[in-house]
Amino acid sequence: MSRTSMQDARTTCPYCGVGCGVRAEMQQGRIVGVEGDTEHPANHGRLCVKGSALHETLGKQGRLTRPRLDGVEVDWATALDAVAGRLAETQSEHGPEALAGYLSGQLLTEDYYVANKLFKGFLGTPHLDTNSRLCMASAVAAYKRSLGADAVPCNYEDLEDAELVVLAGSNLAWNHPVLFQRLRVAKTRNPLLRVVVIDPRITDTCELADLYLGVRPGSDARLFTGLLAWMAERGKLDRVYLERHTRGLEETLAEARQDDASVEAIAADCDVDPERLETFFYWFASQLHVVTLYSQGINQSSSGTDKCQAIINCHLAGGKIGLPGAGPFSITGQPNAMGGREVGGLANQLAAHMDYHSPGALERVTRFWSTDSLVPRLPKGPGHKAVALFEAIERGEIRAVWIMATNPTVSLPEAHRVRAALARCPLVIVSECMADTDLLEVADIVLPASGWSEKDGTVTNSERRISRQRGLMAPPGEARHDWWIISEVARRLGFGEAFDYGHPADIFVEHARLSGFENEGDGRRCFDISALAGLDRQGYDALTPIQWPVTRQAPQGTPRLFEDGHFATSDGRARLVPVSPRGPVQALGEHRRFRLNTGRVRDQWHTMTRTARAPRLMNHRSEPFIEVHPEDARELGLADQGLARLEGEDGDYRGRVRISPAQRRGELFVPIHWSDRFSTSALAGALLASHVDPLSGQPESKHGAVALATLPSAWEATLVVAADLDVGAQVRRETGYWARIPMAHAERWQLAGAPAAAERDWLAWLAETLPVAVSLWCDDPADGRLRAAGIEVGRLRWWLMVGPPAELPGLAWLDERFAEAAEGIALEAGQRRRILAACEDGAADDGPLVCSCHQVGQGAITSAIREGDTSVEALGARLACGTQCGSCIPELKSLIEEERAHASHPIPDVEPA
Ligand SMILES: Nc1nc2c(c(=O)[nH]1)N[C@H]1C(S)=C(S)[C@@H](COP(=O)(O)OP(=O)(O)OC[C@H]3O[C@@H](n4cnc5c(=O)[nH]c(N)nc54)[C@H](O)[C@@H]3O)O[C@H]1N2
Ligand SMILES: Nc1nc2c(c(=O)[nH]1)N[C@H]1C(S)=C(S)[C@@H](COP(=O)(O)OP(=O)(O)OC[C@H]3O[C@@H](n4cnc5c(=O)[nH]c(N)nc54)[C@H](O)[C@@H]3O)O[C@H]1N2
Ligand code: SF4
Ligand SMILES: [Mo]
Repeated sequence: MSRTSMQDARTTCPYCGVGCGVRAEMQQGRIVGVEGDTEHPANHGRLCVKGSALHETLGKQGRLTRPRLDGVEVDWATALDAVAGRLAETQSEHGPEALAGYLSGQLLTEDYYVANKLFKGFLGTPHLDTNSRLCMASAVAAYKRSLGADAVPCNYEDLEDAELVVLAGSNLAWNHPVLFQRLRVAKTRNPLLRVVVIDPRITDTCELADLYLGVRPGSDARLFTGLLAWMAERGKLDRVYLERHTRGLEETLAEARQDDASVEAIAADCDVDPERLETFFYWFASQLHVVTLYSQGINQSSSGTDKCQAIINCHLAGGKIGLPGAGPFSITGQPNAMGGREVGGLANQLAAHMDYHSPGALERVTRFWSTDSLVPRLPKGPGHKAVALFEAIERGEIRAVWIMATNPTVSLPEAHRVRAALARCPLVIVSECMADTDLLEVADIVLPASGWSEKDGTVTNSERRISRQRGLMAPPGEARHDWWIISEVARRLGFGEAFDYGHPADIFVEHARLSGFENEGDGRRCFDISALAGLDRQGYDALTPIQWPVTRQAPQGTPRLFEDGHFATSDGRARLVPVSPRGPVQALGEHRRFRLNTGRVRDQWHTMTRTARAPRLMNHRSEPFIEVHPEDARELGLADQGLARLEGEDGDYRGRVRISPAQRRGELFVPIHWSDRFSTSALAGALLASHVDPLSGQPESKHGAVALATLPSAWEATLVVAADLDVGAQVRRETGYWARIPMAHAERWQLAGAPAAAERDWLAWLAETLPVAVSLWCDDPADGRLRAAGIEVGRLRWWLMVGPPAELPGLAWLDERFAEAAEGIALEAGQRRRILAACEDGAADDGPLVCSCHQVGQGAITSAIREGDTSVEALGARLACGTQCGSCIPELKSLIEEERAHASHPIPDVEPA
């Protein structure tokens, strides 16, 4: 491929809040490759493994391409008429408050703006919320309460300018990998930069930690109020800063001193070593340039707002804010969680950083949205926040809901209850890109949306930087842009004049105008991008990444906020707010005695609708799992890689046991990614009760209470089938356990059966499940092991192994045979003989995948280490592992450590200190 034959295009990654710039390589209107945009200030050319696999997740297969109405495919006109007709009918029969919208931080700002305007402004319902409620709501509430606006003060360069970076409740290495790489480089350049990690789990993020605090879950508020009291005790407060720029110190300190402020007492409450805790306190207090970066380990709590506040209090008290390398930095999760907050997509917001209670806001927004003939009818006060919104659906108060770009049947706590509520709701409209999700099962109207690489608009990353996502390819079939779908419905409802948009640029400009509308004087709104309101379509298309506010005074944007110590509160002073630490509401009991932690894995994104399409991203963690401390596993008789079952608030969870000393005793970790599309029963949300933070409404998704036991199984099997053979329905009937794992050219199913009275008749089962008969067969009746394959006109169609998955060979060789079969190529005699073994003669199995970018397995890495490549650099030079996105470097290091520990002859320590 010569570069000259390609035209390349710039856009932004649609995954995490780092917001990396991407250059797409185009060929004949298709994206054939991606690389990091060296000119984008968020990533300077880097991409993580998810970002660099973006082109592998595209393509028409599996996409929604036609609207569906009550289960039947229809044309757009019919679908849009039905949406508008049924919404209008519900509204006239039951009032505007019977309508709701549930949006997502994965929508573009323009989609979000139009949806917010339609629901709040014209349908007149306040019940429009977003999945950011599950993600950023507590961070938002704390920023507003203390700084006066939902305004992240910091930027990414602050991580590089800091002397101390505190990572609280953030697994940055896996979830914001490019930022983690930046921190790694910063640490190499500045050996004095220290990193502290606060997390109950030892994660890959600890690789950069100079100090690790493995706190008791939920104890962060105690830790930070303790820090404040400690600082006050030792004269470490910045009295001048506090005096000039803040209020609330005395009450806040008094509250912090309510609990025993001795290091020993705080350490005992947080269950950490007192010396380590004091070291952290000392470091924090003695450095000015401190960034505390916090995420879901802080936010997803029934006291999340207070936890964020406790962190902000410490920063204000030490004057560690509004400076290079200093500040409380809430890192956003989704690509456009920030953009959604800007347009006012949360139910307690109105629009453009105006709340219902902001003086004059209702009237101002009404005036702004009014056209010659239309006066919007805005609701008078805030609506239901996500959890309450679905409870109102359950009660039958909300009778029509439009869900866009999120899947509440997976991501909300009490997921089954949410599903049942939606199943009973008279009208469920879903805008979605993919054809097969759990949510679509309960949808009445399904609208096919365009996705990344097809849609045009803007997103805002964690550091307030607005970047363009660009439409580079045509959407498949009849998929349409979200903003277009919403505007078409608005037009049919009679609001055509207010929704007369021809292009996302028109919407962006209106949004920019609203941000600056009557935005001056004392009550100035922080979010102001009015200097972009003059962009024409060309200017919009050429927009380069820029940080808000973007105003006449700051036309090039604003890298850092509050540098002058003037905050967005009515009197310009930031507020310290008293925090009284509270534990999780979900309580352990005699039966449900394990503390459940839930979160993310490196290579998957949320419900896997996109990342599972790139087979190499399925290799790092292929099945749902439960991480258990070795002692707990021993006590319960759990084997590593065996199956276990959790029982929680609203259902059970089945997955593979991963015994891990990184867990604290009595605590478990499960990933959030697996839905009913991918496994028997692995919804993290079903294990959790829906307790929320009283202020922010964010659910307590990190602190469930569950029972743990082995999942007894009589047999385990691996079935690999050609991509065009659909065995799903049949295999899903296996009640014990199943997991579906897409491969490049085939699909793998891991199966396990509940102990059955009779021996299983595999021949009969195969005949029932597969359309192609058995061609090869080899079994050992003594131990029940079995291998079989189906070959049709010389082409491999399926492959089965009954036996422990530990005996599974690497499947790359088989996958190649499936690839050939799909092209009609028959097996050679030698290959046919090796099918049951699933490898070439004498070929070694490469073990679990470590480096996803270069597809390097553990086997090759350990051999290289044994042969003397005992540094990450040496491994990279030989195998290329760790040289692209770098997210496997922590795993490479631990493999080197492991080999060192187990080596019979010492392996020299050549790692840089
Ligand atoms: N690979 C990948 N990256 C992602 C995503 C993804 O799905 N996959 N999603 C994106 C989104 S939307 C988000 S919001 C971010 C989330 O990014 P993170 O917040 O980093 O992700 P999580 O894994 O949910 O949780 C972070 C850590 O909180 C810890 N934790 C749990 N309880 C406590 C506690 O009580 N105290 C403290 N201090 N820590 C605790 C967990 O052990 C976990 O390691 O990731 C973004 N990036
Ligand atoms: N237990 C537990 N639960 C959690 C969390 C946790 O840590 N623990 N984390 C929470 C957090 S922070 C988050 S952000 C949520 C995420 O949870 P969700 O938002 O429910 O998960 P996604 O899979 O990202 O859902 C996005 C859906 O939109 C579709 N989609 C993608 N792009 C577009 C588009 O442009 N238009 C349309 N119309 N559809 C699109 C995707 O195919 C997908 O089905 O989960 C939350 N739930
Ligand atoms: S860190 Fe990875 S997932 Fe996040 S924006 Fe960058 S490339 Fe995308
Ligand atoms: Mo999130």
